[in-house]
Amino acid sequence: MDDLDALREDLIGAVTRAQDLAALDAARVAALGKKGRVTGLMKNLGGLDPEARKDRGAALNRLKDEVAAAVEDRKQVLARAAMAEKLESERIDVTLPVRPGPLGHIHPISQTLDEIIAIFADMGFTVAEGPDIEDDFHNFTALNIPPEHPARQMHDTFYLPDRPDGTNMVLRTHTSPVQVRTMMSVPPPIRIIAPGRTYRSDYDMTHTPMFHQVEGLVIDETTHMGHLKGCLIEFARAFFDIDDLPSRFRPSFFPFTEPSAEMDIGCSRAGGALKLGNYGDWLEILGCGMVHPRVLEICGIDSSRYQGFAFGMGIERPAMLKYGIPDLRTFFDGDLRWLRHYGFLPLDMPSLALGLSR
Ligand code: 2U9
Repeated sequence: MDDLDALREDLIGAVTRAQDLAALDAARVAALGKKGRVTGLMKNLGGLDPEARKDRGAALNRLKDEVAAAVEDRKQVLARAAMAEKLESERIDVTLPVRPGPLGHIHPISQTLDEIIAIFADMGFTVAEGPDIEDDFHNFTALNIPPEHPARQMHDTFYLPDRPDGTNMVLRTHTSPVQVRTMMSVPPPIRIIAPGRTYRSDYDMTHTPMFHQVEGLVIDETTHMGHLKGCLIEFARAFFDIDDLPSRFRPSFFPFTEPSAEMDIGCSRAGGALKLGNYGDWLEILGCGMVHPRVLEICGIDSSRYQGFAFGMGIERPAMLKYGIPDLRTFFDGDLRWLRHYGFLPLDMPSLALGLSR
């Protein structure tokens, strides 16, 4: 074994034993760096005669290449090991459920809205939204409620301060202006629900100045009162989770629908406790009707070709009924202990497949 064989074993041994990139670089510098052992031997070539210099030079160049190749190999091995270690230490099991963290609770009103949306979404409705501050046209006039109409007083409207042109914006008294805006911007067929906040100047045991509604609108060429009834009966049974929940439709009046009706569902009030089901008594839950042809025309829809139904309901009362919340005003007290008691877990999203509420 000549002196270069021993040196090769030494240098490549040091490279192969390096346990990390820093140690590997130190081994490389010790062999091939400016003051490295191979470099040192190269510097001595000048003292040899030409023939010997040629052989020795070639042998040193081979050694240099072998050490460089060993460094490269070792670098790959160390990089692979480092990556494997990183992957192992960062391994996550994506099938594990989320840890229940401090995510807070979903307010019963939000939960109820989400449940109602899930039911109507399943029937093919989409959700439409609009501004809480409306003008007189979208909140009243387009809905066949002209100025001085008594229905404007019935709504206990909040008016905003006078505008330069003498008109006043209002806090919407129902979500109906959302349907008006949809009819004026989207051609039929239309199938939407409009959930959201509404405002009326009324405050007592059973009224708060801000409350929530969901309204619905279906417009096409063939929809009739039978579709209205089927849709709303199906909704009530799904929402209250009672398959044989009885229902009835009583004639009523709204300026924006003709004919108009109110829907009742079966209940019992025996012993002062309200219970839903086939017990012979009735509870009103919503208003509905076929959209008035005048409303269709004001909104730019040809009433000789199109027709459809609309409905509207408050959210607070069904939420109280379904979740046994006795006092309306506690919805808006902002009491965290109340929310922890009546609230819902954020990850339990209502869905018809997994259950509306768990
Ligand atoms: C358009 C056309 C028709 C929406 C409707 C009702 C009947 C109704 C009340 C229920 C309880 C409001 O919260 S409440 O006081 N609503 O009875 N709402 S039909 O009809 C519309 C809406 C928009 C363009």
